[in-house]
Amino acid sequence: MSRSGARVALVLAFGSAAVPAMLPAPSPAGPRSAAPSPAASSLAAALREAAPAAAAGSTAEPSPAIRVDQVGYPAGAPKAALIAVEPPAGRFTVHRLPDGAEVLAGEPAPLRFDPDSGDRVQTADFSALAEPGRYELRVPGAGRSTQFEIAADPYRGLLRLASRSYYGQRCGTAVDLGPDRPGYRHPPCHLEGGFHRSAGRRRERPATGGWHDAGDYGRYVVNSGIATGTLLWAFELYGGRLGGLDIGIPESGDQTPDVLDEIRWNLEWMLSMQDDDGGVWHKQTSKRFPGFVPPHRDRSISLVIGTGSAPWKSSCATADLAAVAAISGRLYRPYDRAFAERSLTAARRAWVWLHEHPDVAFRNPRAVSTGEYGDSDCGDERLWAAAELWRSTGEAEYGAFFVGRAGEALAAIGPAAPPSWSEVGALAAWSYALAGTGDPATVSAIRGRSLEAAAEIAARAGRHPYRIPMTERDWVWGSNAVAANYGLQLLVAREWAAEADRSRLGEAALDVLHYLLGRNPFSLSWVTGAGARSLLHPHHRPSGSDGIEAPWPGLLAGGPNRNRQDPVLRALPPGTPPARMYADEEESYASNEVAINWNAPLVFLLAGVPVPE
Ligand SMILES: [Ca+2]
Ligand SMILES: [Ca+2]
Ligand SMILES: [Zn+2]
Repeated sequence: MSRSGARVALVLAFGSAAVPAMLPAPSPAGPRSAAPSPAASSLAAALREAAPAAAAGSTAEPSPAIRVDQVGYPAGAPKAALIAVEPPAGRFTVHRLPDGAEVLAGEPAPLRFDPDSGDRVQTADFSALAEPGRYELRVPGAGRSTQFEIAADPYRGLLRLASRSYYGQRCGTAVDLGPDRPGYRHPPCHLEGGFHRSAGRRRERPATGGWHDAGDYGRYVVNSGIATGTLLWAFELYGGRLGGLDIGIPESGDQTPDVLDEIRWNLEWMLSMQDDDGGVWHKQTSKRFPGFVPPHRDRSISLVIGTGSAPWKSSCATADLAAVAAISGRLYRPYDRAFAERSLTAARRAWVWLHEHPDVAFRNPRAVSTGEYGDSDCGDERLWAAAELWRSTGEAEYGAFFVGRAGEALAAIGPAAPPSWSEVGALAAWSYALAGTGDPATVSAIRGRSLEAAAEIAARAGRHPYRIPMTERDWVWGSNAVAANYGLQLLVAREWAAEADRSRLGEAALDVLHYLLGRNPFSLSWVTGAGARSLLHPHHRPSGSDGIEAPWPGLLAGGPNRNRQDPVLRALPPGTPPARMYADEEESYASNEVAINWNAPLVFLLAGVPVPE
């Protein structure tokens, strides 16, 4: 991966006045797209709608002008679709499938302009419909929507698929998603590791294993940190939903929850990146990104890469390992005490190393051009390590360190600052407060600030025509994960919310999921294999080289990115609104790559949005 510039400051302003309301819709995905432009499609759909076959059992293609969560809506939750047609629709109906019976009719709300996308959309509220089943919306002049489900828990299948996607990313072993997803497989890959001279030493057995980070085959401790930490948190908070999930991996059927088995695959690699002195090397990758070949055909040697001079290891990687290994130390205890102890010991050793080396930054050595994950401030990572070590051990040293810098952790919680791979201060604060036994004043301050920020996020989403909390500066590389991490933030705050506020925060998190799963300007599900119109061409080497049309399933694409950071985005028309800076093309690594740290908040959301137990 290569998202080192994810938070570039922007000088271009897209105020509502700057975007003409009738801006022509850019072709969302170029010539190979499955998604025609909304304008063209609604016209085509309107023509089809006028044809006599448009009644029950219509064979017309779904219209991208009617935007729904293509996976579905929880029966007990509010339900809304968005409609983008001109002139505005006066009526919509919901039809049960397969018989097509009309079960609800309504009037869409007035048109609203969304400066982020340049769209004018109407909300169609069908919350009154709660009967489980399969449905579609129909709008005179626009056609019909993709099918969706209403069910008590419509996300259970996708929760399994998204969790299982990590198995597909396993490195150093054979992978096979069959028999339920035949063909998605590869023989063992990257079995030969080595040490780059920047790592400062050689060892007998260089690391292998872990998860391929993204569309490439590199493995990066920093990005593994937030990805693995988020997944462990999902298990810790939502064990009721994740604990019993059979995700179809080689370890299924053993005594350990599958999600923990899968996470351990990556934890073992992270632990193996720790040097004898406690420091942790930053990454293990080839020198350059390989071509679009399957994992086992990538013959480049995966090298442990260091900082190029003593102490060779980086502070952010070491602190991330400390945080994640500390979580592991408490969560694996009931299943494998020895592994839990080994994790805790590693976390403690990393902590000690950080005392001597609090701010060793990593930069790519010359001639290494894989993802850098450079981060000049490792203070937040160290705080996270302190909070997790304290939560797992209760020892005063870690608690005192955290409380002494609680102001930094508090400052990291905000209404426009969801966690990201380089900003984990909020995770530190939340873990300290979630433990339930911390310094009362500190815990109370964290809870108060988290609830305040969450209320503002939910209110902002409520005002957005697409019901998302995105701000102007959020349309960056990996914006879908920014959205998903807002969802995570809402769900964490929900743990402390008064009863009267809990449903509002839960529903705002649900709205983020609806956006990712199709209720967006492209009417496209951004999770591979989920929904009737999902992305087809992710920047993902296994998907691009296996000869199978559909990509590997359960992967979240990066999403719209206003910064023109790849050739496909650079070729989009000038003035394209930020929320439309996306293309379902393999070459668009800056909008259509997948990544383990983006899928993690997706899993967190799928596990944590409120559905009946
Ligand atoms: Ca298992
Ligand atoms: Ca940082
Ligand atoms: Zn591999």
